[in-house]
Amino acid sequence: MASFLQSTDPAIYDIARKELARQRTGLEMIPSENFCSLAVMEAQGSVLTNKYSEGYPGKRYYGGNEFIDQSESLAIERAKKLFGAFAANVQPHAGSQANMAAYFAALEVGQSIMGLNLSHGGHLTHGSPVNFSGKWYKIVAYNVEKETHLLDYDAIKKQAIEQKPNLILCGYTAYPRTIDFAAFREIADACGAILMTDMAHIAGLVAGGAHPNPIPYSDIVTSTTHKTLRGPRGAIILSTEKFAQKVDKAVFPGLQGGPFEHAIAAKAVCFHEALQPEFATYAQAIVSNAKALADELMANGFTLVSGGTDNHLLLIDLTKKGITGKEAQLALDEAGITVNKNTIPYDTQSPFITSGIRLGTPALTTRGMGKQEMAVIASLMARVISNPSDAAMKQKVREEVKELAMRFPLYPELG
Ligand code: DSN
Repeated sequence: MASFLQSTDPAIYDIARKELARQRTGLEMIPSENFCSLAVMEAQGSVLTNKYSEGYPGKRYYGGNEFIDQSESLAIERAKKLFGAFAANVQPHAGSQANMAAYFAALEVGQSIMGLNLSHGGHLTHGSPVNFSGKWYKIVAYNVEKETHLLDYDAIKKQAIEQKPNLILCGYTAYPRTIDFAAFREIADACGAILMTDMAHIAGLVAGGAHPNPIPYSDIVTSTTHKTLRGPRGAIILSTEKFAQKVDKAVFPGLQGGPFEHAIAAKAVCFHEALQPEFATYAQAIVSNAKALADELMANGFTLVSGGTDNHLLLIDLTKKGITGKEAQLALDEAGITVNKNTIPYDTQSPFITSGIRLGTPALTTRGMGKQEMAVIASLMARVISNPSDAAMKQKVREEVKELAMRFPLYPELG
């Protein structure tokens, strides 16, 4: 097929082809990344990108939105059905904007948010002092327990009753365990707080029934659509009847202008895909692959934060290996294994160095890999981490990584 991009802009075409080759020949193990379908990509690259449509279906500020309305309405209805929510706003451009809109809907600037400490697995938008959340709201962060690295619901409840936050936030970027949403509801009720869940990381697991659903317990749920959910880069906000209008007003006109209708159409495609029975099989496979990878890594002498995983991600504590997260990320990258350096709870290293790496199985599972491959990958990682400066060994592992990856072809239709 002729490429319009190739003839118009060979430089960008060439970069995109190189990125495709990188994705095809390596092991993508950043737990927040995935490979969306060609249908999702086609919707994103469609003429829907051309339209201005401020407002919501049936209530726009520009003419010509009869088809855009249909697409956005489909996205809304499918998101509601997928997660069992009362209302869905599908316009947030990204997770940070979704969280900002949720706070705007639920709080006055200056009120307090109780979220998990960023270095314990929270997110910048959950109250980091360098982020708008930490600048505009009063933050009372909670931590994971020091020995187990698990959430201690009794301690969180005690803290919440003492500090009386206006909003309690659960849902994380580096917590490898199941979240007890009923416990968080009880905590929120005990101190009169709004309960918000940021399920960005686990949304695909929730959609596929491989993790409990926060919707029945939460007032507002935000999510990105590109992680385990395997859709386009973007976000959504799900809410109860009480917050639905406030959320809509917070997104537009509160924060955003013209919605990205091409991305919204792609979100609709993603929700359609996630509503199919095969998606539940996919979600279960992500979790069983993560468990298998955790067991194999521990058998290879790695220490895992919290001793394992219940979901799609693993956090390796490298302290005993005598290597920092930054060094490990670099060495693994050279061998074609992509992970990210990450702080571990109570880390003594800075966020630029870190004592850990974070990895996961959503993208590998999309490629069709299973438990056998997880065992191979754990031993490849062990070889690299045990001797990170051995260039010849890393080159050999790189070749083995490529051979393994090419047995699970990625986007073969793209030539
Ligand atoms: N950057 C995302 C992640 O990797 O978890 C969170 O925003």
